[in-house]
Amino acid sequence: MKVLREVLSRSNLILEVVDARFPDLTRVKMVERYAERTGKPLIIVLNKADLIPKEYAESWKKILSKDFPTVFVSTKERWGTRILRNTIKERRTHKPTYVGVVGYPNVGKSSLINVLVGRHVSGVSPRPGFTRGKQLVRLSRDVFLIDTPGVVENRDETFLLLVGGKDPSSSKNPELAAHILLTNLHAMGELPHKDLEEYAREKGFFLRGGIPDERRAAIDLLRRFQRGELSKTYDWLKNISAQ
Ligand SMILES: Nc1nc2c(ncn2[C@@H]2O[C@H](COP(=O)(O)OP(=O)(O)OP(=O)(O)O)[C@@H](O)[C@H]2O)c(=O)[nH]1
Ligand SMILES: [Mg+2]
Repeated sequence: MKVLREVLSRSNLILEVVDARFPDLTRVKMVERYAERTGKPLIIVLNKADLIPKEYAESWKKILSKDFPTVFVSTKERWGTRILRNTIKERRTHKPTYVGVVGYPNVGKSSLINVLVGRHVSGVSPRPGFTRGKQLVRLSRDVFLIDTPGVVENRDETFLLLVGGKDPSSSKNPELAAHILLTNLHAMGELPHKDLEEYAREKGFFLRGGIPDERRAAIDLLRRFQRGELSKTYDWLKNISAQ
């Protein structure tokens, strides 16, 4: 949080990176309030748009644009980066421009910086919580980007595991989130397994004595979901966040 505050105060434009699969769940309201309070321009970047249908991205863009200028990108497919660069130029109020790149862990902040700059300047990892400190990167003569560690507001662990904000292997109880995930995917017909035990058996995850390793099954299932390998529907997650 200290790093976030430093970066925000140093920035004169903010890129709020959210996961296009569940933008509303990965918005950082605290950062948006800060932008409103200080009058610093903020752009919402819906990243990982390759993981959702285009219409879904368009409709989210429409909804979020009511609050802040919004662009959708995929750093994987390199979509949208030109539009984003232009939006930064249009919206900036200061030169040189210091762009704070903030958002939940694992939404693709470092990946975004790499594609904007066009070379690998910031470490990327499927494990949430990868970027530790802040890092300043030059984008052009008068635009600098500041990478930050992911922000986690006070959310419960199950929620974070499901939206990719926490590394499942660092959780004491990944089984709970995995159970919720599995039950929902099974109900939607997207996963054949009834429970973690069955998933562990099929994957060949066993403890000594042939007991199915449900913890390992839970970690595997959550990782696959975080990477976008399992489901293309995310509406059911809304109920989780309300809990
Ligand atoms: N499918 C897809 N995956 C992406 C995209 N952008 C990033 N990723 C993946 O998401 C994971 C996290 O990317 P990072 O750039 O490390 O995310 P970050 O927000 O910097 O994460 P922290 O440093 O942990 O806060 C990596 O496995 C990336 O390959 C994208 O547009 N599409
Ligand atoms: Mg990072």
